[in-house]
Amino acid sequence: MRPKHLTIPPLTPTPAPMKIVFVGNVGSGKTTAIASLSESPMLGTEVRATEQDALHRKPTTTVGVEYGTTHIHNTKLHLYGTPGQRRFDFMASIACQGAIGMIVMIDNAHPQPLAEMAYFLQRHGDYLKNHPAVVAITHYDDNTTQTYLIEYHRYLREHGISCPVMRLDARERPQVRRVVEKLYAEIVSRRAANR
Ligand SMILES: Nc1nc2c(ncn2[C@@H]2O[C@H](COP(=O)(O)OP(=O)(O)O)[C@@H](O)[C@H]2O)c(=O)[nH]1
Ligand SMILES: [Mg+2]
Repeated sequence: MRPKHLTIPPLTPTPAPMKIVFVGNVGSGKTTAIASLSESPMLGTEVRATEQDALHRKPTTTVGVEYGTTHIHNTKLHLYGTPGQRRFDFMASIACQGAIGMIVMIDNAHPQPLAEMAYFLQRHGDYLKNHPAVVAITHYDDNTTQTYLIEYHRYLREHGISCPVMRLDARERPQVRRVVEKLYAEIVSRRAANR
């Protein structure tokens, strides 16, 4: 029999890190969400916005890809934020490479938030055919527009898109965490279904 002290304990496998990507319109809170949640100082580039739309809420906007990290259930998540301005759409596509899931953030204060959601879902349509997503609707607290969560749900149902829709204030870390946990759950359940 082997002496006890020579018994090698089983290794607990460290789960592979996951990359997730935040897309969505300017001002919807992508930069804020990643900064709220990240365990490491967020890396990114903000400059003066040039598109009219971008100026509606703040003078600067993201031009490069942003990066932060967090952990969910022992899994390290690499968080990538993308610029919201249309002319940087190509960068969002690059940031999606290798990502295992997507958070689509939409500013509810936009005059046409459903059209904005449609734009981003269509823009990333190929990616979304094979990857899970969560739609997060922000700015419920600081505007008087009348678009309720049920309308986003209805739009998705009518267009045959099945993904959760959640309300989010990107400045509130626990809320951002809940959205990311929801995406993580979607990733895990999709993996289990594909086994
Ligand atoms: N009142 C309110 N402000 C928010 C909310 N989400 C984000 N913000 C603010 O909206 C502004 C734009 O957010 P930012 O993260 O730069 O948007 P991005 O363009 O998507 O990266 C910032 O001043 C945030 O603090 C929200 O749900 N409510
Ligand atoms: Mg930004």
